[in-house]
Amino acid sequence: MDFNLTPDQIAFKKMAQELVAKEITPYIREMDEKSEMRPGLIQKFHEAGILNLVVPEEYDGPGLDALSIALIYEELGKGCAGIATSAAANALASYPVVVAGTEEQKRKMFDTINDGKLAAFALTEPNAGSDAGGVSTSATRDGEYYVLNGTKCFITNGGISDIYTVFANARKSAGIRGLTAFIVDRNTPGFSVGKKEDKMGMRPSNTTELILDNVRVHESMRIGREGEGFKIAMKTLDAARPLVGAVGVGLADAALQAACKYAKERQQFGKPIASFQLVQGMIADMAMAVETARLMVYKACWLKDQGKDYKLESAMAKCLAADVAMKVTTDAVQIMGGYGYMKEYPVEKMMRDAKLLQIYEGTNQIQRLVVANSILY
Ligand code: COS
Repeated sequence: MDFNLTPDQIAFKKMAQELVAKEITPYIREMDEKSEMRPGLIQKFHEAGILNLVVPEEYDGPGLDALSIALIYEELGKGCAGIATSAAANALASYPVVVAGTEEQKRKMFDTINDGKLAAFALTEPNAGSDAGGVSTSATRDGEYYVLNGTKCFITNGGISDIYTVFANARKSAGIRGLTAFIVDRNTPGFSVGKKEDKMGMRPSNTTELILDNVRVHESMRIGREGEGFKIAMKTLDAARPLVGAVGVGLADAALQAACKYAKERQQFGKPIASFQLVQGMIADMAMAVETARLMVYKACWLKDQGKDYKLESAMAKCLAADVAMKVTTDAVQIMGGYGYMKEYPVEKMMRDAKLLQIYEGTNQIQRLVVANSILY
């Protein structure tokens, strides 16, 4: 076992650290308050090569391995989990095409994101969250076309993307075996963006409803076979969940660093609070949790890169890292006391951001189901 990073991986981390320091950290409070990324940030991400990390080399992308991508997202997560989530949505939206796309579909999706545009993954609906197979958006055949009708919700980058992977049911009576994936252009007639959500955390990331009103999609833009959508969605989520874990590791690590810095500076009873053993115990538990989550995330990525089965470890990595991020950010606020609770310091935002990691891309209850089912059966 070799825990050393390659020179390339070290360079990727450094690039992401610099991007965070220059383009995110100085503006983070403003973006959190306004609930949007500042103008030009996506372009900066594009120039840094962050938006198309999963595009293979043969499609003019960097074709990075999963571990390298995770290392980059870990650094972005230290800057802002919401912005990291926005950048990661391009990976999430592209995986269905990676998994089951035709040559034409790959070109279309990859050319779009290679150009610095955003893509969004539209599976969730008001009544289909954990029950992903319960999608009620319909896809009705009409000659060479499908006509899509329905509403999607909580879609990351919903309002600011150019291209979408949309899941709809082409055979209602078949339940999850009717679920089918499509590529939909933003400018298709009948496609519109609904309300923008006002979230507790991850506020710079754009989250909206999508409305599909008789949206006609040519059959050439159906990803995989009719009815194959559920499996494509599951494989996509398997691939994306370690990245959520990586963002959680970065977020938790940033909260730990903020708490350590504060504990060494803050004087009470004539000494820095870092010298009190109850505080040291919290710092030690936080550090051990961050390192454990990091190892789990790296292992899930390593398994994927080796072409081995990684569904179990993917769910473990997402679940563990999200829970660690929630606990560590909460403890960081506790160590910083009244100051930690104030917006002037960074950890209250981190605590708000961490909550979403336990909810999106499959709740941590769903991850535990996947873990338990993998172990039991
Ligand atoms: N990879 C490939 N195929 C998979 C799979 C995976 N990771 N997981 C399930 N499948 C297949 C199964 O093999 C099964 O196929 P067959 O019917 O041919 O045997 C089919 O999918 C149904 O599997 P299963 O019965 O396990 O599905 P369930 O209905 O029990 O649901 C959970 C499984 C709950 C795990 C799934 O619905 C899920 O992950 N939900 C959360 C969705 C989510 O993350 N939503 C967030 C929004 S997206 S950002």
